[in-house]
Amino acid sequence: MTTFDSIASHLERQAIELPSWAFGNSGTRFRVFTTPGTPRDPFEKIADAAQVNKHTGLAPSVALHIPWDKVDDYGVLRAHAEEHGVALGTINSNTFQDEEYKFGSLAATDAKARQRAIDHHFDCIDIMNATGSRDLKIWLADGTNYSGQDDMRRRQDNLAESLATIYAALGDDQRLVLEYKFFEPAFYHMDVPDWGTAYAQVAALGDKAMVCLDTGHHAPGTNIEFIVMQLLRLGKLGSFDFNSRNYADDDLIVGAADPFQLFRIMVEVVRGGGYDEGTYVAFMLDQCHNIEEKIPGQIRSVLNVQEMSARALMIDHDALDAAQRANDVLGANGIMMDAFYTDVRPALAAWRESCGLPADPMAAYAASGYQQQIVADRVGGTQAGWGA
Ligand code: LRH
Ligand code: MN
Repeated sequence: MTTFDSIASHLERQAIELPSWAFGNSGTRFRVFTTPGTPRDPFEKIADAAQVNKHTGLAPSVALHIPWDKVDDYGVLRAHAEEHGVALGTINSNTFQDEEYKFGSLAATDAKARQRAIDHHFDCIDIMNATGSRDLKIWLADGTNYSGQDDMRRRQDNLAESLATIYAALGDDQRLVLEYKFFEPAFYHMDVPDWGTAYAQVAALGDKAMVCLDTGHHAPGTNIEFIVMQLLRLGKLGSFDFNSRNYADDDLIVGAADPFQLFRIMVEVVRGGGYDEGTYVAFMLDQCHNIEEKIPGQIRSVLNVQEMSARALMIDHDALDAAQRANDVLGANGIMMDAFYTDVRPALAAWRESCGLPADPMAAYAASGYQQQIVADRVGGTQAGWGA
């Protein structure tokens, strides 16, 4: 069995990017509930995100969503983030809330809608130049609700042309990551429904175009770790949007609904080199804390990823390889399950302390008084949300 000490160095470089929108209010079509102390602007969102990094050492950057995180001066926001010990990360575009995108954006048949969406991405690239961000993440709500509503082939061609126009505007050190989703808000077809379509579109663009895998965007029963393996094998797994779900795109805390699935995904990340020094894979959370407190929710989330990463790193890879080559079915599965059932939490707590971090980040945050402080301070104004 691999020892914890032998994997500790791997844990040091783990970095999980936080979504600014997880600190704002979010919900469902039934209700978006509020929470006392919720940020009113991107500055307060970043201050809250910095609390997660302070107590875990795991979250050194924050992803922004445009226009939800629109500010007058992104240089000022960047300095604010740096003062709080974090960086501004992935810039997420938004072509799913404007009236003009009713029938689509980059894939739309209407050329005006496509141009509007392309211009929005040019604006996002300008923001990346100010924030120092590497990744432009594109998720499209584009699709149709009824068969025959539009020509799916023409929409793919429109999408390819739009993406090529955006790709051409990227800086040398910038990337475009295309996120797929099998349904919602479109209920007949999505223009980027699966990893194959995302791969086909980004492969046609070039080396700076990658696929984003959101763990909540697959049909029930999908073997997500197989897709992780394949995209790593193809060198096109640019980023993860981590969350968990029981039914649809529930955006719950990663590892909460299915910790074993998160373990299996991290096993393929490790096996495929996605966790190696200097990896090109970005790890981000994409979650909504509709009813639970948001900062503790994010702390719990990055700890879940850390714990399943540690278990995946603990696998006795030589023994597993030998059992696999010997078609020792139960032996091989047994080695996986031994690692999954290895309780790494006491060793992780001791390791955190050895790094000057609290052994129990959840307890440390609760004892910090920060939550009570923001509830007292953040009175008035409009709590941040999806602005939908
Ligand atoms: C779409 C999605 C996408 C984001 C949004 C907040 O479901 O996963 O990544 O833009 O959530
Ligand atoms: Mn996502």
